[in-house]
Amino acid sequence: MTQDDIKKSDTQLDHGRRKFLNTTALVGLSGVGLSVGLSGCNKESVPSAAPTAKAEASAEFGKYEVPPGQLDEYYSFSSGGHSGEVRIYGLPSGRELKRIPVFNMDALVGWGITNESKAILGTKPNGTPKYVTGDTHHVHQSYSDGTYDGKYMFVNDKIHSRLARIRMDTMECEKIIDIPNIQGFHGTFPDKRDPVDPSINHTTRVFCGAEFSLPLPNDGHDLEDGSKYKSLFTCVDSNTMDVRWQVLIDGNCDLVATSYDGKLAATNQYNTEMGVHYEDMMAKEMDACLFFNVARIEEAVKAGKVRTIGSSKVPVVDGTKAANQDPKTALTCYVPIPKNPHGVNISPDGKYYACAGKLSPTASVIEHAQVLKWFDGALANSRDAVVAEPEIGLGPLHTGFDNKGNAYTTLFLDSQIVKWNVEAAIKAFKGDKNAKVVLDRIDVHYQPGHGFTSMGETRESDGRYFVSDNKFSKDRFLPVGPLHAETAQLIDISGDKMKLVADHSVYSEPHDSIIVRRDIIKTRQIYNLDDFPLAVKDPKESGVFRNGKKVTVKLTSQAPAFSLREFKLKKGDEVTLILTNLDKVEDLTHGFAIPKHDIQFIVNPQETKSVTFIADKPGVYWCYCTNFCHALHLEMRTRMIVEA
Ligand code: K7E
Ligand code: CUA
Ligand code: CA
Repeated sequence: MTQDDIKKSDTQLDHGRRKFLNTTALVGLSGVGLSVGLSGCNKESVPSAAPTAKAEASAEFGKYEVPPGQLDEYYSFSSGGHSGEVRIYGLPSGRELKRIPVFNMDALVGWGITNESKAILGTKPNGTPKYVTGDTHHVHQSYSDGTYDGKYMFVNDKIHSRLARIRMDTMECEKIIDIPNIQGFHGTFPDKRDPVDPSINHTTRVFCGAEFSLPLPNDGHDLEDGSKYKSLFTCVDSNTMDVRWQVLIDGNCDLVATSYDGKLAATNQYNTEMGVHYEDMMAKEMDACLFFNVARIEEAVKAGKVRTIGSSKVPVVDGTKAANQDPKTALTCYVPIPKNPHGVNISPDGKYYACAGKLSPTASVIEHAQVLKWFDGALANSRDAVVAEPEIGLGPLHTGFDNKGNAYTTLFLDSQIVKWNVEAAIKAFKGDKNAKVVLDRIDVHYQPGHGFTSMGETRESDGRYFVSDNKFSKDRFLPVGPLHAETAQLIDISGDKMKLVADHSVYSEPHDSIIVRRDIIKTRQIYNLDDFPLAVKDPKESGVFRNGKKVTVKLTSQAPAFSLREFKLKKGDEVTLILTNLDKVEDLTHGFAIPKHDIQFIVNPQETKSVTFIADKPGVYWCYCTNFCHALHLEMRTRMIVEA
């Protein structure tokens, strides 16, 4: 191919892109939804669904590259969607640094295979993990005083309604809990300080929104009638990971945000209709953003104004509209928002929530102080907490903020990011015709879901970068078959104009991510032997220890050898094998694989892991090191001899 041929084929690709945007993006919405949804929209101020030009990389994109030997400035922690994992990237390079298995199985590290990981995942009576599927959407870290403290990261599992905690020093999952009484656990967010005791300025609660409604308890009664289903909003103790309380609500939850003073948690609601089919879910022009008064809820729990559901012991308070008519005692405040909103994010100054319209071309700005005023009984109508509602484009989903009062919202249908100014939007809402609300737009490729700014979910938002996690990449990368890579596009937002500086490919399917300054994260490079009760601290402790049919095999690894040259078992033995990696050198990881027994895992320096299996086949099995560790890595093996 000559350069001309390549250019020509790029032009064809560009043509293909137009077609793609004009058709695929609107499939399923053109007939039923969008025309209805956009009925209130002023056509003039809304751009067409197709971008006007092919977005080019900024001319100085080279300056965003990170040369060999240099480190990125930021970590990006990303959910992995229906892979069930969490990913870590460096920014601005986009280099993938690690995948953290959480709800999935991972053969590389042995997640779901080792006894330690199974204890976290939970098991069925036969010893296999309870679930091997997971669906992670939202990752958020623990806070101190409104910014990240580098301690924990929390992530949801939408399929099985579980919450996981990852410790940030090892970047490994350490705890998974089930949330009772709900399905479709979607949005999650830790609090940023304690609402009751201002001296506690760090995360103690994690809030969890249930997207789907259910008959409660979900035990086979009231199966058909969707109007009898209910959703719950849940609070988990971030330290013990116990479920503290739940709130029964009208409508559903979706995304979750928390205020900087700890007083409120919020969730957007797209199904206030309580519909069970999508047409029903978009029947009304207005849905809501629902606010929870955390201190009042905890007082109600303390006072025992609770019920329980089914066999769950979790105290449930009543947050439905009917039970919360008097704002002065209300636990919840429903703020009407058009239409099927998706996403709620708070500005880094703690003043405003942006709740996007999705089927309305608007973003609603809700003032934190006005919601508090409503709870004081000093604001007659909760809708008056909305202080701006700019028209910003089609299919607005998620909003990130810089440090200059600007918001950046993803437009799913327009395939754009729109930059708009919050104070200007408030002025325009009050009638100022000269207020310049929309400051810039940039095409992204294609159909952005989440977008987020560097440190944007903290009071230290720095206005450097925005990443657009796009749902379609179409022609943006070399074709790799029907399942495409997805794009995480890096945009420099430090100037007046947004600059597209990189297309990073990502494996399906990141939803939300956070961008964290690298100095906040402090990791350990090797483990401590004492952290593992089973550790084999000396090679001399190695051996085969028999107790009837139950056999314990203890061994250690030090490159390039395992401490046992062979170990003998009898057919039918139930074997627990414990392996400690005694190497102390950073990055010196060994692996252990047992052929035909489906065992594979790694041990990092000074780490101990164990596996349990039945030696059910007589013969010789070469257990070998799977992780390249030494010039004699291939020679690093031991024989498992199973006698008939
Ligand atoms: Cu994908 Cu945050 Cu689950 Cu929006 S959600 S995109
Ligand atoms: Cu040890 Cu390879
Ligand atoms: Ca709706």
